[in-house]
Amino acid sequence: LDLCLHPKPAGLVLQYGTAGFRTNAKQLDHVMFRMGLLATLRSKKTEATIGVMVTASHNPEEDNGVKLVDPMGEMVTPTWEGYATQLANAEQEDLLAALKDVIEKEAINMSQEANVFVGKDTRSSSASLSQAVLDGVSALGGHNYGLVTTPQLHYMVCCQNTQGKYGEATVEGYYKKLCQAFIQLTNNASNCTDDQKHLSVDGANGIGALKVREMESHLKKELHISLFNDGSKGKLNHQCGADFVKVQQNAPTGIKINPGERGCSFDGDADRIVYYYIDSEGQFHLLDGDKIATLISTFLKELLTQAALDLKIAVVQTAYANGSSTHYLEDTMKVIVRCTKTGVKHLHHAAQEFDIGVYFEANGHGTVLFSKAAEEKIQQLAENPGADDERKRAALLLQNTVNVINQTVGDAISDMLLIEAILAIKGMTIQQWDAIYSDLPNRQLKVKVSDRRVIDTTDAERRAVSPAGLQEAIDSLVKKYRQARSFVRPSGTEDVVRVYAEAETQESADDLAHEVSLAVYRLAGGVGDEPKPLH
Ligand code: 16G
Ligand code: MG
Repeated sequence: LDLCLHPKPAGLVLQYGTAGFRTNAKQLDHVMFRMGLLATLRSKKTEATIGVMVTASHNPEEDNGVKLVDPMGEMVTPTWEGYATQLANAEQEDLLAALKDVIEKEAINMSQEANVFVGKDTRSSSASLSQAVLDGVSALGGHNYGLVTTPQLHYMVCCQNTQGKYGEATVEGYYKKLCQAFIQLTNNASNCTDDQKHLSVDGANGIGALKVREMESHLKKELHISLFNDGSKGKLNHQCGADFVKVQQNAPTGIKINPGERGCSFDGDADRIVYYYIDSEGQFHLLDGDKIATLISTFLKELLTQAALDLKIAVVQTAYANGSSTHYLEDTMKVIVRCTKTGVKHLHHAAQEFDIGVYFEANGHGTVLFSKAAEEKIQQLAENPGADDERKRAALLLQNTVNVINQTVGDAISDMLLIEAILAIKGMTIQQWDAIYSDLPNRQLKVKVSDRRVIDTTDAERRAVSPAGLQEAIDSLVKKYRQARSFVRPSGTEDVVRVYAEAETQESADDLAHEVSLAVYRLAGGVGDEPKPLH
């Protein structure tokens, strides 16, 4: 094993953040190589296939990143995130010792075989960087999947480690499973017109676009997709994609969409999705992760009632969830709502505690998890010859719903198919979906401080415990406005403090966000110019 391949520039320090390493692609060659090494160790340790995905998701094209996928398709466990940071930052001469340290701490049997799946997105740097990962995996049994979406890689790792029980570990197998379930579901929407089957998709000029194209023939015309920003000319994530749409609250460039029609946007690695439409007055309406969670959980709850199945359903959100969504879910729908820290792994973990856990971040990342017991109960009912027709129909719908969902991680393609199926079955327009509740006006701002780690939070990031006085300041500002809420947290992906505020009117939300930004600037070591009011 030649550890001198892909040397590390001396002194460079990077962190395994919320979603792996992510920075300018030029700084990542050694990190990729070392993540190849670490994935191999993780594979030996777990005696299972491990995934490595090369992507920087919604970041600009110049950036790249890498994250590890554990055996069941979930994010790598926290102890190993720590190893990842240690390995990535070991100076060249200390690399061998750093590797030995992991081997020793984890008591890894080095004669155990290893298997690693490597995937990459469409960035120009991804080809050479994924090669660096493979060099790290070297002759130890790596399998290169080439271009895949992040969720496809998670899916295939899970398939591989469940000996095909979750599905076939190929992209073809993925399309077959999801599309078959989608077609079964939409069979229950017999009077769906061609107009209602049409959807405009913004592929963010990324991997999701390629994969939607690949999938189309499997859909047997049950969904008519007009694909925009397919990567043939535009730049990745540039003025398009889920993050752009969510942050700008506007349609992406490059999409053609008639008033009232549904559109959706993926992010650069297709693990996020948001929906939208433009009304007859030209007004843009966003349906974000909170609206998606509400639609899906409403559908599931109705099916559970029809099937007379006693399964506990919960929705997991973060502090960014719009207050209206939380109220609607708790007060009207009467489902359990949990709030976790930002980052998919936290939501995923919390959702695992319920029979059915629907989790979504407002930014559009999410999926549904079904416990083993829940899946078994659904299957038993679907196969029970004595069950009455209504119960059985609901059980069959639930079964196909389970199959259309990628339970390993939030997946734009899978979420899109599920949402399209639900709208078709319920005969619901996007306007009717949007009208389930009205979002409270909100505003997000960033504040630059000299060290964002001075901000420490508690209660799923909803309250600041340090620096002293900050939470008290936020509390008294919030009291000035109606239906108001605000919190601050250090970003896990950028060197900034994020500020969120919502209130009864847009003006109040903007004012509150600005005032809280000022409090952060003054109490948490702001740098540069003082934040300016928005109006
Ligand atoms: C990462 C997370 C995303 C989270 C975002 C927050 C994953 C796969 N992705 O993109 O879930 O919303 O970070 O970014 O976990 P922030 O810490 O900069 O606000
Ligand atoms: Mg992403």
